[in-house]
Amino acid sequence: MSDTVEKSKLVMFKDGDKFKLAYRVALQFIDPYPANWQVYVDAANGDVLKSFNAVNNDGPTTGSGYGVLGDSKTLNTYLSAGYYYLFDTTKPMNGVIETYTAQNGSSLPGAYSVDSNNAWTSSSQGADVDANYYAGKVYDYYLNTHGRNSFDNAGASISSTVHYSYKYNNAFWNGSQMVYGDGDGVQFRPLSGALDVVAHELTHAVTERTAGLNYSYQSGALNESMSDVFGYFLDPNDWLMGEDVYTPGTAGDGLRSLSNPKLYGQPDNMSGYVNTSSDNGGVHTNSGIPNKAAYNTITAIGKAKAEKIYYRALTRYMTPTTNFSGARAALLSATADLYGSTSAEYTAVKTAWTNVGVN
Ligand SMILES: [Ca+2]
Ligand SMILES: [Ca+2]
Ligand SMILES: [Ca+2]
Ligand SMILES: [Zn+2]
Repeated sequence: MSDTVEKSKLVMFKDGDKFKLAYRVALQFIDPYPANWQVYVDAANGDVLKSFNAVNNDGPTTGSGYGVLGDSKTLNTYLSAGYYYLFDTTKPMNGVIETYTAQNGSSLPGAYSVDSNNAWTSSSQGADVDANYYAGKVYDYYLNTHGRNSFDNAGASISSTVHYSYKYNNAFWNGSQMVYGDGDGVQFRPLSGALDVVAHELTHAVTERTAGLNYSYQSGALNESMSDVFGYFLDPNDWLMGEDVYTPGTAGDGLRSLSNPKLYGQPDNMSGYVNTSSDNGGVHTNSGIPNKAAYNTITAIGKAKAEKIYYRALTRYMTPTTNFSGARAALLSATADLYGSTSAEYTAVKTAWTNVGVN
């Protein structure tokens, strides 16, 4: 033991859900094998709470796990002091993509999601896995397709909290992070399990930092529609929103439909516009009208052109007070920039909006 270096320090140790006062004892030696043993000893009774050999392997690593739907995923994680974190440091951003758990409470951001062996395989971890994995997908989409580095275009961290509240049937962007409920198992599964839901919420953050569409009446319905439309751009295999987590007992349905808004009680034309003061002036109802215009556009010119037009309109032409007619004008301006005002694309965007009664 003559070459052993021994250090100890009083620290807080996380033992399950509890924090305990502990001595962290570090034992470092080279013979008979290189070691950096970290031993946590309960300060109250001397019990060894945890011990592991941390030979300088703290840092970014790769783990694996199952998403909400039970699908296998490779995860960018981070090892620190014997615990693995959903902490993706592989993106060219200033921050990281990180996930917390509210542990069914309501304080935000909550505690870091951690795992002891980097196999995120317990069924309750599906929400944590997908929140981080899909946030990474949305980050990649905005960077690779639009050259936008995170929601603020300055590489800000993307933070998510899962297991928010109890059986909570919703997800939201709270102005600084994403928050997901577990759902009650009947109306929803854990909401981070749907890429289009994650894209929808993160797009609210993009909208907030760009057009800044006021969240009421027509500008609010446009704000909702932009989130649904980018939800489609991220998950273009169907026209439904949230189908992967909505009503686990019923196949083939969704929260909303871009191709057929009426299927879920939304108007698909100005003739059906709902005048109401509830839901911030019907933002989740009247979004059906611009959603249908987006469907008309995408089916006419294809996703690749449509997403360029929508991103340009959202980030350069729309303002906090843009209404449906202003959205048509913003999209036409963006189309003219990209394809010219005598292009087939320009005519297609015009027709898309005329066909939902917006001039
Ligand atoms: Ca594990
Ligand atoms: Ca979908
Ligand atoms: Ca369903
Ligand atoms: Zn929304």
